[in-house]
Amino acid sequence: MKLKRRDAMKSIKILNLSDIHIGHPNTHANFMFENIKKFFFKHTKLFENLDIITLSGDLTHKLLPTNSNDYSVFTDLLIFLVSFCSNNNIKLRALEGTKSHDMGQMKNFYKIIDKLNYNVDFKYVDTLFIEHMKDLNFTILYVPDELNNSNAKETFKDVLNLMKEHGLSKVNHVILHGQWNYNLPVSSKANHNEEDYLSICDGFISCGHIHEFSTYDRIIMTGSFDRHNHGSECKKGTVLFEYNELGNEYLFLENENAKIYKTIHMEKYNPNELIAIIKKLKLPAGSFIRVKTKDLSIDKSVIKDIKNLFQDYTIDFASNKKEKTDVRSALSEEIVGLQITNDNIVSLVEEELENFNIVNKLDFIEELKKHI
Ligand SMILES: [Mn+2]
Repeated sequence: MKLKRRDAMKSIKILNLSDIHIGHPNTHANFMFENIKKFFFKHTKLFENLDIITLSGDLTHKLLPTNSNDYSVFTDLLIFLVSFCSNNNIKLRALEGTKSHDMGQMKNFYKIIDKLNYNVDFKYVDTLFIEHMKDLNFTILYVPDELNNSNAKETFKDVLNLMKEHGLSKVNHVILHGQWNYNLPVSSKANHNEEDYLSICDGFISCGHIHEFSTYDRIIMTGSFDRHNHGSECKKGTVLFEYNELGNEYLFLENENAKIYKTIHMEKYNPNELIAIIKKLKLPAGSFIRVKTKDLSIDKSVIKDIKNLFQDYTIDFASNKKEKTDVRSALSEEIVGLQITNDNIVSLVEEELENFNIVNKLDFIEELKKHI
């Protein structure tokens, strides 16, 4: 979808960046920050005209030690965003994502803005909150992750009460960090209900949490800006929202430089064939390669030789190692070539959930057991 230029008409443009995960052990902070700068440089013209930049959670992966390189890159990223917003008169909004990832570290934006004397309209939000932007005549509902111990029903009750307090029947836009029923095959109390939020918002519901871009009606899951694991070979990027009198549109903008995590499937392990395949792929230095084979007869010294031969890559042999994956790609991947029966489905799902950062895993399993 292309956004049409309607400069003469009053419009509101919002860019949502999500799940950057600075401090991730696989994809390095420096790489991701360089990518973000390249991305902003590529879209400068478009981004200079934004009204709001939103961060829908999980900007960091963990609590970053102040003496670490990750922390230094994190600070540079905050300065970069603040400076871009200050130069172009763009509002900046940061929503707290998953507690174990964000740990309140986005509060540092306030310090940077204050100490470096930037003039930015900034808000960090870690509670259920409704904001009316007077200048844009635009109302946003913010829903951080894990409210009410991740009881999504309770959280929606709070949303309705808060809207009542504000005398609102609808908001224009929602920013939410969390998962939806449509994202996951089994129900959980942490899943938000699509129809609930669609009924109280006349615009888009812009979300973070699941690292793959997806949509359900006006619910737009941006996905992560970069790639962090194997099993997540989908496109990565950001989402641009445009509100105007002729209708609302969104546009997925791809981060074409996202880190490459490539899986090579081999029925029977053959080192020479593998070397030829890797050479032929011509992946950029720094890429991650996973070799998946059911053949368990691989000689450890041969693995070492292959790793030595391709020192620019990180190579894993997945038959010995569990890998982290996104929900949807994991499910589609594991289902291929595997007979799922009532006897093995619980253990398969349990095993996969191990890799996900999802609360209430036990709820999933209990719910699943009821259906078999
Ligand atoms: Mn999250």
